[in-house]
Amino acid sequence: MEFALTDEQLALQATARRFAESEIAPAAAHYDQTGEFPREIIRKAWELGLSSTCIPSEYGGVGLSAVESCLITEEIAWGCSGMGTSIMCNDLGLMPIVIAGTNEQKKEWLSACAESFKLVSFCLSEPEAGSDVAGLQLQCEKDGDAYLLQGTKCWITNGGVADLYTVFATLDRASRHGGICAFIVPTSTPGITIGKKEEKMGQRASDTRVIHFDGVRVPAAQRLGQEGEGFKIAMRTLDRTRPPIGALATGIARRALEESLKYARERKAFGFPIGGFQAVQFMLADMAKDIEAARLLTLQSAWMVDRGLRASKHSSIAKCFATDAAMRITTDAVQIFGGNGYTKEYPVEKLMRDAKLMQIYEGTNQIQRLVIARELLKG
Ligand code: COS
Repeated sequence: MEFALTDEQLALQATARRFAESEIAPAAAHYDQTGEFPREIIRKAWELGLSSTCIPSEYGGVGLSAVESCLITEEIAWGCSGMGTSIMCNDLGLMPIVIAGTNEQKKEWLSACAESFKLVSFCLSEPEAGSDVAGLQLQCEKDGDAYLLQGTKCWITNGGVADLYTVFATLDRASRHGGICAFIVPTSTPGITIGKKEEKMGQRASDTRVIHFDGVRVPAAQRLGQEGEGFKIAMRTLDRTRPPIGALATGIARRALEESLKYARERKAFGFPIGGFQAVQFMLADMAKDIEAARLLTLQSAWMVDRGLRASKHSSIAKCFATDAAMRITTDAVQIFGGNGYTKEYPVEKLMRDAKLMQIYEGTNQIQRLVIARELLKG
């Protein structure tokens, strides 16, 4: 077992850390307050090779491993997880093409996203189908050598600002898993309407939308895999993109610990810095041990992805553990800050709001437990 990072990985991590410190963290409160989309910061992340990292080098991308993607994601989330979500959303949107695209599709779509700055969204969730992917209702009806997409997606990250969507639709709802197809759909395709932007509690720098598809004509050449393979493409995508969610959560949690340590050294009560009291020390110690465990689980699941091993159980364990830990840690950070922690003058209330989303998106933590239990019972 080798825990040391290579020189290249250390350099990559340092680049992401510098970017988070100099560009992301100073702007985080502004984008949290206004809910504006930080396009220029996201563009800079792409220029530095910190976004769309899953595009293989043969298609012009940086072709980072899952482990490397986790290393940079933790740093970016330390600065702001809302921007982190927007930055890593491209990998979620592109992963179905990496997994299931033909060489021609990869050449056309991955190369385009490597050559110029583009935003990509993963359109899976629907108003009536979030956890139950096989129950999705957006229809894809055959129309000669094309499909007509009809229906609504929701909770789509970067939905209002994206150039390209990967969209999951069903040929026949009664067939459930067997009816689902995946498509590459440029957002300029006629029939797409961007719906309302969600006013979220946290991660307000990410653009979350409802998207309507009204007779959107998609050539069969833009279908990923065979008809009916869409469900498995979505599941295989999530197996690979859940480790970076663990990394995002680890970044939030690490920031909460760092802020708490600083405060515990400065803030005095009963004449002493509060870090001198065991009640606070135990919270700090619990934070530190959960962060270490979250990082190790995350990197282990990413390591499995990099070796082509089926990582469903480990990806779900990492996502679930790290995001639950981030929720506990940010809540304790607010507790350590006391009344100050509950105000917007200090950074920890934002971390707590941001952490909550981590337990919900990319599969709720209840779904992660379901995946883990099923894998255990399969034996
Ligand atoms: N990789 C490859 N194949 C997989 C797979 C995976 N990770 N997970 C499931 N499959 C296959 C199964 O092997 C099964 O194949 P066969 O029909 O050939 O036997 C098929 O897919 C159906 O699987 P399953 O019966 O487990 O599907 P369910 O509908 O019962 O449940 C859950 C699947 C609940 C786990 C799935 O719907 C899920 O992950 N939901 C959460 C989705 C999510 O994260 N949404 C958030 C929005 S995306 S940002």
